[in-house]
Amino acid sequence: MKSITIQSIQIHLISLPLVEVLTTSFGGEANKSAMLLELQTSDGVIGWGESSAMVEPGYSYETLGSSYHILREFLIPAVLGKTVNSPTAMPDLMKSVRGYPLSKHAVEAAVWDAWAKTNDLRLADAFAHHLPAGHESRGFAHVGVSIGIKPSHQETIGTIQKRISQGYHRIKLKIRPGWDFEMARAVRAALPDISLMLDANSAYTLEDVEHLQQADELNLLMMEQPLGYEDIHQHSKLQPQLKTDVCLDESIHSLGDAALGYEIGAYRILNLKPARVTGYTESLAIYRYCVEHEIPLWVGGLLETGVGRAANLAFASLPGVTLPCDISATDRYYDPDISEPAFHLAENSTIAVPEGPGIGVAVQADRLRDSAAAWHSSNPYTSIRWEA
Ligand code: OSB
Ligand code: MG
Repeated sequence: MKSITIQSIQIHLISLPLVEVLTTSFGGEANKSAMLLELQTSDGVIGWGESSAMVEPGYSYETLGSSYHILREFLIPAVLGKTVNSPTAMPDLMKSVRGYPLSKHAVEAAVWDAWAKTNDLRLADAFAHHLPAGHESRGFAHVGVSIGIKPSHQETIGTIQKRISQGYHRIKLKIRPGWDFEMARAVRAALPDISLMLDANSAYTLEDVEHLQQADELNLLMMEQPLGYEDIHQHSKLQPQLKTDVCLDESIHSLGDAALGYEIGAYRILNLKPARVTGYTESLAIYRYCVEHEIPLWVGGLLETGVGRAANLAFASLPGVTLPCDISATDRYYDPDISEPAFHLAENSTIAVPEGPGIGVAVQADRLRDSAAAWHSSNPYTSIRWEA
């Protein structure tokens, strides 16, 4: 495999209108703000990465403002001019910075894309190249759709029916205290056979055990992150008191967290968001751990633009990802997206991995310009380019 040298990195800040707002227990926005990194190698190959930091620190402590600061002051200077044989060398180059997984992920993702393109590989095949034989990409991922908190039960049921008729086989509903099991019972009564799961985004405490046990009557695929966003210990007290499988999202930042949680029985299913665990190198380590321990695994989403979603789709096509992922078709998120081609839902609730090298989608210059103008009309940080 050919190595790459990081010649330049440019930050693009953009704002894109969302087709459907995803209201969670911590909020929801009509516009998706995102940071795209455009990396150029010394051979002139371009790689793209996306930081999933949001404007507000609701899901993660990182925001677009703090991500910008950490990239500009520390991460970009640490990697500029460096040559790597494999993208898996990136965590070591960035280890002097504590934390900031979403920012590190953006850099690493841009390197994965550039490295895969340099070696004429689809990103999915670049991942498989770093796994034992037998882990080649399936060429598609099983996917579901995530539905936010709505004003009424009827609106929730209507949205689910629309998604089911579009071909989604797995429905995830966001919950919070006051919008949880009564709503889920109404959904179950109307749609008894759908594959259903709930995501609490850390909205409950261990004192809510009896309340949360209502989940057990609803035939759920799983319940995601009921307790604290950094907590593993209390989840290990909750899981044995629930028949429903607990899935951890927010609290898993590393292989160490995944192993700790598994060993103390804090969860039975794992949501892997590559950005949340610092990137695809750590994701591959968690993937191997889940395969070894037969832990059901799926890839979560952060409403990524086509750049971030294409890379997650490549990862989600690996055979050790065993449950439907939060990667929906482009028309669930953006119209239009920042990149082409768009992703379409195919038979059996799947999305195909694009054929081209790297992430397999191309950022559209006119949309980048328009969405950057939309960002700059209301935000202080500007796009900057660094050269080695
Ligand atoms: O908890 O999975 C989550 C989006 C933003 C923050 C947290 C979460 C989500 C999603 C997105 O559920 C799902 C998607 O990208 O389709
Ligand atoms: Mg979640």
